[in-house]
Amino acid sequence: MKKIILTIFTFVALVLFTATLKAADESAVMQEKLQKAMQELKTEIRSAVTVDNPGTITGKVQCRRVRHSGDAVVYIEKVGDNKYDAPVEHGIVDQMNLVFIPHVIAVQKGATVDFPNNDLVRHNVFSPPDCCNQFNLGTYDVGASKPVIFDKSCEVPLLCNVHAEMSAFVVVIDNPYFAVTAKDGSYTIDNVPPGAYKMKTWHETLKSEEQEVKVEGGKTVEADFELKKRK
Ligand SMILES: [Cu+2]
Repeated sequence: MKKIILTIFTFVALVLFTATLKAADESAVMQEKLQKAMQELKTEIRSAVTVDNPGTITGKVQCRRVRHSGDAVVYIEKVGDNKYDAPVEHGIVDQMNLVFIPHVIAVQKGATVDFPNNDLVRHNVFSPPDCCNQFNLGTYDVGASKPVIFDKSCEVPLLCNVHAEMSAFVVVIDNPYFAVTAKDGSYTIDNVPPGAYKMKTWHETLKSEEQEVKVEGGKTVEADFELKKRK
């Protein structure tokens, strides 16, 4: 009798041990996938435009009282008539380890963004009811992907009906002239037609700023911004 109990006990212990190892392994694989996605997934989706003698705008955006100066969007409000073909390339906002990646993606108006579920659990991506581009993709399985077209220029918050902590933003811009800042706040907008423009910023918690710039062909103009808390 004692021997049987001991055998059962050993078996159960072994099963539990294997399960723990497997879970640790899965979590390590997920962390690795997450890091890779953060480095590789694009944060800017635009169409290719041919410009004669273009100039460049570059600079730094200082984001005050937030963890870093990344994930801010800098854009030109209006270039020409602001009419551009929708990008052919799709954006990707992945779902891994209960996180949307990237956290902020800026896309030119008309772009399609795919929402693959590469997590270990089901998700339900949606945008809030008061948003300018309201959608709800329903709950869908691991391995599945659903697309959304963003055809209005505005900010679209992304949420998950299953996980309240999940949050991200699609920022839709009228033209191809925008950039998402790196963690140090640096950004570059190139291929800009010569002209005088109004630039604007977007940040999920900080106040929007404006600045006039004059772009000359073949030259680089600098435009720095300082973003503060909304009042
Ligand atoms: Cu979720």
